[in-house]
Amino acid sequence: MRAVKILHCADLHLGAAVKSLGIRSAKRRTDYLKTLEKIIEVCRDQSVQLLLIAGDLFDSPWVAKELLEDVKNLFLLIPETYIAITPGNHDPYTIDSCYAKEDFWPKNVILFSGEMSDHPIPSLGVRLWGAGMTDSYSLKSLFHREQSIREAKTEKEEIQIGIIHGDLLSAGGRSEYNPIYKEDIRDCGLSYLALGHIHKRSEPVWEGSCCYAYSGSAEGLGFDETGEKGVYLGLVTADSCRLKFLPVCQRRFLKYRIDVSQAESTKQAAAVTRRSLLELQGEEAGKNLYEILLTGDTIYDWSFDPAAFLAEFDDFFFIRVREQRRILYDLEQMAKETSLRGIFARRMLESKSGIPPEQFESAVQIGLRALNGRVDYSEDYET
Ligand SMILES: [Mn+2]
Repeated sequence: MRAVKILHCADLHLGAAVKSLGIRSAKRRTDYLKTLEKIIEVCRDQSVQLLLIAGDLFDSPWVAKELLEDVKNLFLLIPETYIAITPGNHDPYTIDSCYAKEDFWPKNVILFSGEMSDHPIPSLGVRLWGAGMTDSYSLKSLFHREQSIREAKTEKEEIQIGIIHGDLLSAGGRSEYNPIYKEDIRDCGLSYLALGHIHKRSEPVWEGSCCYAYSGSAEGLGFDETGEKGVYLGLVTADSCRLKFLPVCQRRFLKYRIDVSQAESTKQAAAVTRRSLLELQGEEAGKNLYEILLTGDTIYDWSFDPAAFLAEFDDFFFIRVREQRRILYDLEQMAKETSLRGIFARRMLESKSGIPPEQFESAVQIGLRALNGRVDYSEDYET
Protein backbone atom coordinates (compact mmCIF):
# COMPACT_ATOMS: atom_id res chain seq x y z
CA MET A 1 0.00 0.00 0.00
CA ARG A 2 1.14 3.48 -0.81
CA ALA A 3 2.66 5.38 2.16
CA VAL A 4 3.84 8.93 2.68
CA LYS A 5 6.55 9.95 5.11
CA ILE A 6 5.48 12.94 7.16
CA LEU A 7 6.87 15.18 9.89
CA HIS A 8 4.24 17.01 11.91
CA CYS A 9 5.25 20.02 14.00
CA ALA A 10 3.44 23.08 15.34
CA ASP A 11 3.69 26.12 17.56
CA LEU A 12 7.29 27.05 16.98
CA HIS A 13 6.50 30.68 17.80
CA LEU A 14 9.57 31.97 15.97
CA GLY A 15 10.50 35.45 17.11
CA ALA A 16 8.84 35.10 20.53
CA ALA A 17 10.31 37.11 23.37
CA VAL A 18 9.94 35.36 26.69
CA LYS A 19 10.30 38.32 29.03
CA SER A 20 10.48 36.30 32.25
CA LEU A 21 13.85 34.98 31.07
CA GLY A 22 15.45 38.42 31.43
CA ILE A 23 18.81 38.69 29.72
CA ARG A 24 18.44 35.14 28.41
CA SER A 25 15.39 36.10 26.37
CA ALA A 26 17.39 37.10 23.27
CA LYS A 27 19.45 33.92 23.33
CA ARG A 28 16.31 31.90 23.82
CA ARG A 29 14.87 33.49 20.70
CA THR A 30 17.72 32.04 18.64
CA ASP A 31 16.87 28.60 20.10
CA TYR A 32 13.50 28.68 18.34
CA LEU A 33 15.13 29.15 14.96
CA LYS A 34 17.65 26.40 15.76
CA THR A 35 14.71 24.09 16.43
CA LEU A 36 13.36 24.78 12.95
CA GLU A 37 16.87 24.16 11.58
CA LYS A 38 16.85 20.80 13.35
CA ILE A 39 13.42 19.97 11.88
CA ILE A 40 14.68 20.79 8.39
CA GLU A 41 17.74 18.62 9.01
CA VAL A 42 15.51 15.69 10.00
CA CYS A 43 13.43 16.20 6.83
CA ARG A 44 16.55 16.11 4.70
CA ASP A 45 18.30 13.22 6.47
CA GLN A 46 15.21 11.05 6.70
CA SER A 47 13.74 11.91 3.28
CA VAL A 48 10.52 13.31 4.68
CA GLN A 49 8.07 13.87 1.83
CA LEU A 50 5.61 16.11 3.63
CA LEU A 51 6.39 18.60 6.39
CA LEU A 52 3.23 19.72 8.17
CA ILE A 53 3.45 22.96 10.17
CA ALA A 54 0.15 23.24 12.02
CA GLY A 55 0.08 26.91 12.96
CA ASP A 56 1.88 29.50 15.06
CA LEU A 57 5.07 29.01 13.08
CA PHE A 58 5.70 32.65 13.96
CA ASP A 59 4.80 34.39 17.19
CA SER A 60 3.21 37.21 15.21
CA PRO A 61 2.05 37.75 11.60
CA TRP A 62 4.52 40.62 11.28
CA VAL A 63 7.91 39.03 11.13
CA ALA A 64 11.30 40.75 11.16
CA LYS A 65 12.79 40.73 7.66
CA GLU A 66 15.91 38.87 8.74
CA LEU A 67 13.98 36.10 10.45
CA LEU A 68 11.70 35.74 7.45
CA GLU A 69 14.71 35.37 5.15
CA ASP A 70 16.24 32.79 7.51
CA VAL A 71 13.06 30.72 7.43
CA LYS A 72 12.77 30.95 3.66
CA ASN A 73 16.40 29.87 3.26
CA LEU A 74 15.78 26.87 5.50
CA PHE A 75 12.78 25.87 3.38
CA LEU A 76 14.95 26.16 0.28
CA LEU A 77 17.27 23.51 1.74
CA ILE A 78 14.63 20.81 1.28
CA PRO A 79 13.19 21.37 -2.22
CA GLU A 80 12.14 17.70 -2.41
CA THR A 81 9.87 18.06 0.63
CA TYR A 82 6.41 19.58 0.38
CA ILE A 83 5.88 22.04 3.23
CA ALA A 84 2.28 22.64 4.25
CA ILE A 85 1.63 25.59 6.55
CA THR A 86 -1.60 26.56 8.21
CA PRO A 87 -1.56 29.97 9.92
CA GLY A 88 -2.56 29.96 13.61
CA ASN A 89 -4.07 32.45 16.00
CA HIS A 90 -0.64 34.02 16.63
CA ASP A 91 0.29 34.34 12.97
CA PRO A 92 -3.03 34.64 11.11
CA TYR A 93 -3.10 35.09 7.36
CA THR A 94 -3.99 38.77 7.11
CA ILE A 95 -3.39 40.91 4.04
CA ASP A 96 -0.32 42.48 5.62
CA SER A 97 1.03 39.25 7.13
CA CYS A 98 4.22 37.54 6.02
CA TYR A 99 2.11 34.83 4.38
CA ALA A 100 0.51 37.30 1.97
CA LYS A 101 3.88 38.40 0.53
CA GLU A 102 3.64 37.82 -3.17
CA ASP A 103 6.16 35.50 -4.80
CA PHE A 104 8.05 35.23 -1.55
CA TRP A 105 7.60 31.62 -0.47
CA PRO A 106 9.49 28.86 -2.26
CA LYS A 107 7.61 26.58 -4.67
CA ASN A 108 7.54 23.67 -2.23
CA VAL A 109 5.46 25.66 0.29
CA ILE A 110 1.68 25.16 0.40
CA LEU A 111 -0.19 27.81 2.39
CA PHE A 112 -3.72 27.44 3.68
CA SER A 113 -5.92 30.41 4.40
CA GLY A 114 -9.49 30.80 5.59
CA GLU A 115 -12.13 28.15 4.95
CA MET A 116 -11.15 24.54 4.46
CA SER A 117 -9.74 23.83 1.02
CA ASP A 118 -7.89 20.98 -0.62
CA HIS A 119 -4.58 20.73 -2.38
CA PRO A 120 -3.67 17.63 -4.36
CA ILE A 121 -0.05 16.45 -4.50
CA PRO A 122 -0.24 13.86 -7.32
CA SER A 123 3.42 12.83 -7.10
CA LEU A 124 2.83 11.64 -3.52
CA GLY A 125 -0.68 10.31 -4.08
CA VAL A 126 -1.80 12.67 -1.34
CA ARG A 127 -4.62 15.20 -1.06
CA LEU A 128 -4.07 17.80 1.62
CA TRP A 129 -6.95 19.47 3.42
CA GLY A 130 -6.46 22.55 5.51
CA ALA A 131 -7.92 25.75 6.87
CA GLY A 132 -5.91 28.73 8.03
CA MET A 133 -6.80 31.36 10.57
CA THR A 134 -7.27 34.83 9.12
CA ASP A 135 -7.76 36.51 12.49
CA SER A 136 -6.53 35.96 16.05
CA TYR A 137 -9.95 34.57 16.88
CA SER A 138 -12.41 32.29 15.19
CA LEU A 139 -15.56 31.48 17.14
CA LYS A 140 -16.81 29.31 14.35
CA SER A 141 -15.22 26.05 13.34
CA LEU A 142 -13.13 26.15 10.19
CA PHE A 143 -13.27 22.37 9.95
CA HIS A 144 -15.87 21.12 7.51
CA ARG A 145 -16.24 19.55 4.03
CA GLU A 146 -16.24 16.05 5.51
CA GLN A 147 -18.48 14.93 2.64
CA SER A 148 -15.91 16.04 0.03
CA ILE A 149 -13.07 14.37 1.94
CA ARG A 150 -14.99 11.08 2.11
CA GLU A 151 -15.78 11.29 -1.59
CA ALA A 152 -12.14 11.98 -2.46
CA LYS A 153 -11.16 9.02 -0.31
CA THR A 154 -13.43 6.58 -2.07
CA GLU A 155 -13.19 7.93 -5.63
CA LYS A 156 -9.47 8.60 -5.90
CA GLU A 157 -6.79 6.35 -4.58
CA GLU A 158 -5.19 9.07 -2.51
CA ILE A 159 -4.13 9.44 1.09
CA GLN A 160 -6.21 12.23 2.66
CA ILE A 161 -4.25 14.31 5.17
CA GLY A 162 -5.52 17.32 7.11
CA ILE A 163 -3.78 20.21 8.84
CA ILE A 164 -5.45 22.75 11.10
CA HIS A 165 -4.84 25.03 14.08
CA GLY A 166 -7.56 25.06 16.72
CA ASP A 167 -9.16 23.67 19.85
CA LEU A 168 -10.33 20.07 19.65
CA LEU A 169 -13.58 19.78 21.62
CA SER A 170 -16.48 17.50 22.29
CA ALA A 171 -19.92 18.51 21.01
CA GLY A 172 -21.20 21.71 22.57
CA GLY A 173 -17.74 22.91 23.69
CA ARG A 174 -16.87 26.54 23.08
CA SER A 175 -13.61 28.18 22.08
CA GLU A 176 -12.54 31.47 20.53
CA TYR A 177 -9.75 29.65 18.73
CA ASN A 178 -11.34 27.68 15.95
CA PRO A 179 -13.30 24.95 17.75
CA ILE A 180 -12.91 21.57 16.04
CA TYR A 181 -15.47 18.99 17.06
CA LYS A 182 -14.57 15.36 17.51
CA GLU A 183 -17.93 14.44 15.98
CA ASP A 184 -16.89 16.22 12.77
CA ILE A 185 -13.59 14.46 12.41
CA ARG A 186 -14.96 10.99 13.21
CA ASP A 187 -14.84 9.00 9.97
CA CYS A 188 -14.34 12.24 8.02
CA GLY A 189 -12.18 10.43 5.48
CA LEU A 190 -8.86 11.82 6.63
CA SER A 191 -6.17 9.28 7.41
CA TYR A 192 -4.32 11.76 9.58
CA LEU A 193 -5.19 15.16 10.99
CA ALA A 194 -2.19 17.24 12.13
CA LEU A 195 -3.28 19.60 14.86
CA GLY A 196 -1.70 22.73 16.28
CA HIS A 197 -2.59 25.16 19.09
CA ILE A 198 -2.33 23.06 22.25
CA HIS A 199 1.31 23.23 23.32
CA LYS A 200 1.16 19.98 25.24
CA ARG A 201 1.65 17.02 22.96
CA SER A 202 -1.07 14.39 22.69
CA GLU A 203 -0.55 10.81 21.58
CA PRO A 204 -1.92 9.93 18.13
CA VAL A 205 -5.41 8.51 18.71
CA TRP A 206 -8.30 7.48 16.49
CA GLU A 207 -11.70 9.02 16.17
CA GLY A 208 -13.40 6.44 13.97
CA SER A 209 -11.08 6.01 10.98
CA CYS A 210 -9.34 9.37 11.45
CA CYS A 211 -6.08 9.45 13.41
CA TYR A 212 -5.16 12.78 14.96
CA ALA A 213 -2.59 14.33 17.29
CA TYR A 214 -1.27 17.57 18.63
CA SER A 215 2.50 17.54 18.24
CA GLY A 216 2.72 20.24 20.92
CA SER A 217 5.18 23.11 20.80
CA ALA A 218 8.54 22.00 19.42
CA GLU A 219 10.40 24.15 21.96
CA GLY A 220 9.01 25.03 25.38
CA LEU A 221 7.90 28.62 25.84
CA GLY A 222 7.75 28.75 29.63
CA PHE A 223 7.66 26.81 32.87
CA ASP A 224 4.14 25.67 32.03
CA GLU A 225 5.66 23.73 29.10
CA THR A 226 8.12 21.47 30.84
CA GLY A 227 10.06 18.47 29.64
CA GLU A 228 10.97 17.06 26.27
CA LYS A 229 9.42 18.80 23.25
CA GLY A 230 9.44 17.70 19.66
CA VAL A 231 7.62 16.51 16.56
CA TYR A 232 5.84 13.46 15.14
CA LEU A 233 7.61 11.55 12.41
CA GLY A 234 6.46 8.50 10.49
CA LEU A 235 4.43 6.88 7.76
CA VAL A 236 0.80 7.46 6.85
CA THR A 237 -1.17 5.23 4.48
CA ALA A 238 -4.84 5.43 3.52
CA ASP A 239 -5.78 3.44 6.60
CA SER A 240 -2.85 3.52 8.98
CA CYS A 241 -0.60 5.92 10.85
CA ARG A 242 2.71 4.89 12.31
CA LEU A 243 4.08 7.98 14.01
CA LYS A 244 6.81 8.32 16.57
CA PHE A 245 7.62 11.24 18.80
CA LEU A 246 11.04 12.72 18.08
CA PRO A 247 12.52 15.28 20.50
CA VAL A 248 14.02 18.26 18.69
CA CYS A 249 14.13 20.93 21.41
CA GLN A 250 17.30 22.80 22.19
CA ARG A 251 16.65 23.12 25.92
CA ARG A 252 14.02 21.96 28.36
CA PHE A 253 12.08 23.80 31.03
CA LEU A 254 12.32 21.73 34.20
CA LYS A 255 10.86 22.13 37.68
CA TYR A 256 12.31 20.42 40.72
CA ARG A 257 11.83 20.40 44.46
CA ILE A 258 15.15 19.90 46.18
CA ASP A 259 15.35 18.86 49.82
CA VAL A 260 18.06 20.90 51.53
CA SER A 261 17.43 19.70 55.09
CA GLN A 262 21.10 18.78 55.43
CA ALA A 263 22.46 22.10 54.22
CA GLU A 264 23.61 24.69 56.74
CA SER A 265 24.09 27.65 54.45
CA THR A 266 22.98 29.05 51.11
CA LYS A 267 26.24 27.87 49.59
CA GLN A 268 25.66 24.34 50.81
CA ALA A 269 22.08 24.42 49.53
CA ALA A 270 23.46 25.42 46.13
CA ALA A 271 25.92 22.52 46.24
CA VAL A 272 23.14 20.05 47.10
CA THR A 273 21.02 21.44 44.27
CA ARG A 274 23.87 21.22 41.77
CA ARG A 275 24.55 17.60 42.70
CA SER A 276 20.87 16.73 42.30
CA LEU A 277 20.57 18.44 38.93
CA LEU A 278 23.68 16.69 37.62
CA GLU A 279 22.30 13.38 38.86
CA LEU A 280 18.92 14.04 37.26
CA GLN A 281 20.07 15.56 33.98
CA GLY A 282 23.65 14.40 33.53
CA GLU A 283 26.62 16.28 32.15
CA GLU A 284 24.52 18.62 30.06
CA ALA A 285 22.34 19.73 32.99
CA GLY A 286 23.51 23.33 32.65
CA LYS A 287 21.93 23.88 29.27
CA ASN A 288 18.33 23.61 30.52
CA LEU A 289 16.05 26.10 32.26
CA TYR A 290 15.21 25.36 35.90
CA GLU A 291 12.67 26.42 38.42
CA ILE A 292 13.85 25.18 41.81
CA LEU A 293 11.86 25.00 45.00
CA LEU A 294 14.06 24.38 48.04
CA THR A 295 12.27 22.34 50.70
CA GLY A 296 13.12 20.40 53.82
CA ASP A 297 13.08 20.65 57.58
CA THR A 298 15.62 22.75 59.36
CA ILE A 299 16.50 23.26 63.02
CA TYR A 300 19.06 25.92 62.41
CA ASP A 301 17.23 28.53 60.37
CA TRP A 302 20.09 29.98 58.34
CA SER A 303 18.84 32.75 56.20
CA PHE A 304 18.57 31.98 52.53
CA ASP A 305 20.20 34.41 50.10
CA PRO A 306 18.77 33.98 46.59
CA ALA A 307 21.42 36.14 44.91
CA ALA A 308 24.23 34.13 46.52
CA PHE A 309 22.48 30.91 45.49
CA LEU A 310 22.18 32.01 41.85
CA ALA A 311 25.82 33.15 41.80
CA GLU A 312 26.75 29.48 42.24
CA PHE A 313 25.02 28.68 38.94
CA ASP A 314 26.82 31.07 36.62
CA ASP A 315 27.48 28.19 34.23
CA PHE A 316 23.77 27.30 33.97
CA PHE A 317 21.67 28.80 31.17
CA PHE A 318 18.79 29.85 33.40
CA ILE A 319 17.72 29.08 36.92
CA ARG A 320 15.24 30.64 39.29
CA VAL A 321 14.73 29.65 42.87
CA ARG A 322 12.25 29.84 45.70
CA GLU A 323 12.79 28.62 49.20
CA GLN A 324 10.19 27.08 51.48
CA ARG A 325 11.83 25.16 54.27
CA ARG A 326 9.94 24.21 57.38
CA ILE A 327 11.51 25.34 60.60
CA LEU A 328 11.55 22.67 63.30
CA TYR A 329 10.84 24.18 66.72
CA ASP A 330 9.99 23.49 70.33
CA LEU A 331 7.63 26.22 71.48
CA GLU A 332 7.67 25.08 75.14
CA GLN A 333 11.45 25.37 75.20
CA MET A 334 11.42 28.65 73.31
CA ALA A 335 8.85 30.09 75.71
CA LYS A 336 11.46 29.92 78.47
CA GLU A 337 13.78 32.29 76.61
CA THR A 338 14.12 35.91 77.66
CA SER A 339 13.92 37.29 74.17
CA LEU A 340 11.50 38.52 71.54
CA ARG A 341 11.34 34.92 70.36
CA GLY A 342 10.40 33.85 73.91
CA ILE A 343 7.55 36.38 73.99
CA PHE A 344 6.38 35.20 70.58
CA ALA A 345 6.41 31.56 71.71
CA ARG A 346 4.46 32.38 74.90
CA ARG A 347 1.81 34.34 72.98
CA MET A 348 1.43 31.57 70.44
CA LEU A 349 1.00 28.94 73.16
CA GLU A 350 -1.64 31.11 74.85
CA SER A 351 -3.70 31.38 71.67
CA LYS A 352 -3.13 27.84 70.40
CA SER A 353 -6.48 26.40 71.51
CA GLY A 354 -8.51 28.92 69.53
CA ILE A 355 -6.76 28.45 66.17
CA PRO A 356 -7.16 25.54 63.69
CA PRO A 357 -3.92 23.46 63.72
CA GLU A 358 -2.96 24.23 60.10
CA GLN A 359 -3.36 27.94 60.59
CA PHE A 360 -1.43 27.75 63.86
CA GLU A 361 1.45 25.97 62.16
CA SER A 362 1.55 28.49 59.36
CA ALA A 363 1.47 31.42 61.85
CA VAL A 364 4.38 29.93 63.80
CA GLN A 365 6.40 29.41 60.59
CA ILE A 366 5.81 32.97 59.40
CA GLY A 367 6.52 34.35 62.88
CA LEU A 368 9.80 32.47 63.20
CA ARG A 369 10.86 33.56 59.74
CA ALA A 370 10.02 37.17 60.63
CA LEU A 371 12.06 36.93 63.83
CA ASN A 372 14.94 35.67 61.73
CA GLY A 373 14.58 38.73 59.57
CA ARG A 374 13.23 37.11 56.48
CA VAL A 375 9.63 37.54 55.61
CA ASP A 376 8.98 37.47 51.93
CA TYR A 377 6.57 39.80 50.28
CA SER A 378 4.26 36.89 49.58
CA GLU A 379 4.09 33.82 51.77
CA ASP A 380 1.38 32.09 49.81
CA TYR A 381 3.68 29.73 47.97
CA GLU A 382 2.27 26.71 46.30
CA THR A 383 3.04 23.56 48.22
MN1 LIG B 1 0.66 28.44 19.90
